[in-house]
Amino acid sequence: MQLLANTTSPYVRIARISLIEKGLNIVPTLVDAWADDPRLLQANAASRVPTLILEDGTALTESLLIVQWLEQTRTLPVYESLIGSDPEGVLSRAGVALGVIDAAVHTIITRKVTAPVLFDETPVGLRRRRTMVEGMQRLEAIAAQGLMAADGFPRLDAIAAVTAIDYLDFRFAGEPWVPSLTHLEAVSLGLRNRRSFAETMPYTPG
Ligand SMILES: N[C@@H](CCC(=O)N[C@@H](CS)C(=O)NCC(=O)O)C(=O)O
Repeated sequence: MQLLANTTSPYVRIARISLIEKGLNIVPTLVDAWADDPRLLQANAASRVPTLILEDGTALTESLLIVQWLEQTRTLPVYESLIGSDPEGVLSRAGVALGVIDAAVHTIITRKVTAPVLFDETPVGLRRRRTMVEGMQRLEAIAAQGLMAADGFPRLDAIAAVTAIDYLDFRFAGEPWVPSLTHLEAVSLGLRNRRSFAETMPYTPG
């Protein structure tokens, strides 16, 4: 199997954490999604990471579809479920985090396109920022109730929430609107003792 990936994308990180937690340790093949790498374009019409190429050549795209495939093919009792016994709660919380991730990625990409005009101050930019602030505050309240990775195993809600907070730290650290998120930071730090989280922290390649 081959995972076409980069080191910054939160979507890649969700897929990578899920793959590792399901026992698949695939060394990612790093590609530049924006440079139309031919390997990526051939496997994925959208030329986006993550793209997982299975042994038989089938390409799986979209982080959550990769999670769905893992969930369906690597099941209990051998592999833990990424959804767990409270599917409504987990998926509802994961949705909040995914909204934050979409808003954050949209902001970063559009900043590049509109520079030097700051996208952030446009009506859409402000909407995306509000999504990030509002979403993270809701996730912080959820973390304060001890609901994230409560039994020590990260389900999709914790995977997405930690991916969101670490991505915000990576991309927006020091910006005045970023809320203080002490409980979520603690969840993120706690999960970093797992290889899946530690090895997938975002970084800009040198
Ligand atoms: N919905 C997709 C989003 C994937 C995505 O947007 N990946 C970005 C990196 S963060 C990418 O490859 N962008 C290249 C492009 O949009 O052309 C998923 O969940 O996997």
